Amino acid sequence: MAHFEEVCKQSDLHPKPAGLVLQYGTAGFRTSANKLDHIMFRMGLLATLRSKKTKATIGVMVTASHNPEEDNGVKLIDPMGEMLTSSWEDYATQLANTDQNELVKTLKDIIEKEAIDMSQEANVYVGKDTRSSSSSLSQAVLDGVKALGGHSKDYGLVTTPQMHYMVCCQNTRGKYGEATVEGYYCKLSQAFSQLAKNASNRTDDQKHLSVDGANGIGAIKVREMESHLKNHMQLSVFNDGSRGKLNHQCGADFVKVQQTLPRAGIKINPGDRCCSFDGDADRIVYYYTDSQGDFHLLDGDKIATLISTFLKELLNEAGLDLKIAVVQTAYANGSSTHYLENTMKVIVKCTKTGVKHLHHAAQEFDIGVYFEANGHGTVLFSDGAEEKIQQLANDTNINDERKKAAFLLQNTINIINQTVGDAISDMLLIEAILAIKGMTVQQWDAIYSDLPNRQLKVKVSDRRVIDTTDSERRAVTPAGLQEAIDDLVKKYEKARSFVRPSGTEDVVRVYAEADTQESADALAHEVSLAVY
Ligand code: NG1
Ligand code: ZN
Repeated sequence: MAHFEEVCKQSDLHPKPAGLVLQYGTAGFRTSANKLDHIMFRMGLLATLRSKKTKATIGVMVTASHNPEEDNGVKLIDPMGEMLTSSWEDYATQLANTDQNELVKTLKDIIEKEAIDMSQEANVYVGKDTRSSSSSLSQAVLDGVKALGGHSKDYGLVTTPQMHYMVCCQNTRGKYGEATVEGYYCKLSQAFSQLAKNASNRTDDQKHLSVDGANGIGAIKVREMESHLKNHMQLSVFNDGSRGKLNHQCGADFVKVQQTLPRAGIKINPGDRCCSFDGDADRIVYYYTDSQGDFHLLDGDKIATLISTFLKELLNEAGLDLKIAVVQTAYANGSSTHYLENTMKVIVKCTKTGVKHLHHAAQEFDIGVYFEANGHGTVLFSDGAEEKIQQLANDTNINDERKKAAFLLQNTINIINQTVGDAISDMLLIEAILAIKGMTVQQWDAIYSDLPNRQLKVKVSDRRVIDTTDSERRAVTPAGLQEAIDDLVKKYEKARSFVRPSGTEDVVRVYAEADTQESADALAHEVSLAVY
């Protein structure tokens, strides 16, 4: 019982502001940093319970990703490095909103409902991004773990995907890799150098990449990674946090939504291959400018296409019959879906927005490539697929072509962070593919042409009045809204539009695409008026 007394005592040091109600959403809790101290302490408590329940190490990451520097947030990571299971999201919300004097009762309710053995040991890994608020907030998480008698390990400054990786490594007893940042760099850089061996005569230009670190943790970590890559890659890191503000006019979200170069801190020449990370380095987008100065974006859809093409070719060469699929959301550009289904002839699945939905859908296939258009994504290999690839790589009776394909597949598995989208890991995979295929960023871009599109945000009094179906592609409420959108869409060529309430901001998002940018802009504007 001593723990509950300690929880009471400690929770007084992390008081809940009166009347504040927050919900554990698709990205965990996310709001202004000054409202989050009690949430962090309580998530330390919840992570401890989750660890006791699963008899495994649980992760807690303090970050608000691409949100402004003033915000912060927290996410729990389940034993295999995946997002917290949905049924526990409700416990997170209950714990967050319960009054100070009801906290122990709420904890006891969860313990009883889940039949948690409180004598079980608990282990929690904690990491944080570079926000100025992150240090004290991650300390509050550690306080919560300690109050309930759990053990914690503070990884300090890490990217979100590094945190997911550590948790998975720990719980698979090293099978996935070593649960250290150094172990992460070693695994990925070794795989990269193996893959790079298969790229002939790379010039310095081909090895060079400009990276916009969004003034966040990704800038620090990609430099650490570079020192492990020896002379295989030459990075110019912009927006490394030395001057600019986190995510301000830079980073993957800015580049994707504004469809323009980072406005701050980057100097590049026409044709240079560039990429932007987001604030916690789980998203990446690529881009370049042409000789006319026009901007070309290669977003999550183009990344999924490049990776799935590469994998499909390797499977053919290896003679392996494995089912590969690409998982997208409603935000995927119509051209990408058309290309994947009709030219590449791979299975394409559409899910609701939010990584956990894509991740689960991708698990249904031998190889599931999932990417949100905003650049968050990874590739999942089923145990069976990994075994078949392993067996083939060890088979001494196959020809050289099959052997090479199996070797490349093996190292592709090792370079990928299968726990979650990872900007650094995705960057290395993309660079390896371009190098092996001898492809320029312009040739990659030319695989298909994006339909012009526009994303807008609309502030409404209550975004929850909009309910959607068909993977969020159609609105069922309020009455008449979908019919109004359908009528607007009919006015334009190759047009598509949908609206959905954001899970991370108090806005309704509007998406439109059409044959010209003017039409996409006009359609998005008209649909946003219909939302009011
Ligand atoms: P919301 O705010 O629900 O649209 C955004 C992204 C998601 C996902 C989450 C979590 C878009 C349109 N939406 O969600 O894809 O990344 O943030 O960070 O990019
Ligand atoms: Zn992020």
